[in-house]
Amino acid sequence: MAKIKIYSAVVCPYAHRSRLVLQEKGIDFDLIEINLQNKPEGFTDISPYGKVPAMSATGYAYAHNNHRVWESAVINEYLNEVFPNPPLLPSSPIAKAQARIWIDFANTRFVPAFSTLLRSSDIQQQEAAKQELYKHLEFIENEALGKLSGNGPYWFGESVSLVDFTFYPWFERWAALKHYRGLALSEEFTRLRQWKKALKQRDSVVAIANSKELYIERYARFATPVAA
Ligand SMILES: N[C@@H](CCC(=O)N[C@@H](CS)C(=O)NCC(=O)O)C(=O)O
Repeated sequence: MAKIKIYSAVVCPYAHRSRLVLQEKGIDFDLIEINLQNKPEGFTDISPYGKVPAMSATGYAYAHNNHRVWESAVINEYLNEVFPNPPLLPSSPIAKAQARIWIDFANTRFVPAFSTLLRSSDIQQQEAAKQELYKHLEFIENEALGKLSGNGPYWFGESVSLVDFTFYPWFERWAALKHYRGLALSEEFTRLRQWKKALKQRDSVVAIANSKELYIERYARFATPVAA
């Protein structure tokens, strides 16, 4: 039986991040689906913030026996250290720092703009979030993929990394943003579109991919469609 347990929810992009890393590294794990509308009793014993993803590990050597880890970015770094192959962070200190800057950018800038655009019912807020998100896409296109990626296809070139898996879940859900808010990933984002295509074809991504229809259906409750 697997010793790593991941507490997840199928539509949660944060849990998707950690499941991609587990998949990519071929780690044996048990997946526990949490109903976020009706969380099981005692869930905060495992996930103190009451959120997914959360991870527990039992039965390993002393170093991580009975340990709990939460927060997707932290879980991913933990998994990368404990299961070093394939490595999902660059090895040089400066490249590692850059990877962490982009993970922070995802968490503090990109994801909040995406969420506000999808969830807000206020048209002005939506418009502001759309502009913000567009600016972030330009920044990724030019500053990340245009400079760090070289000939790509991933954030750091030929090797896939935690940064790719940190952003990808939101791009898999882009169909919901397009459907409800009319924001397409337009042709001008050449590098981003190539990046998305390359990731979409990876075995780890294919193994746990959901359909556009599922996201459109599941996000309906957050995104009341704007009247035409
Ligand atoms: N910063 C957290 C965010 C996790 C998060 O917000 N998860 C959502 C689902 S996508 C959740 O569990 N929400 C339940 C709740 O807040 O009660 C991470 O990166 O893991």
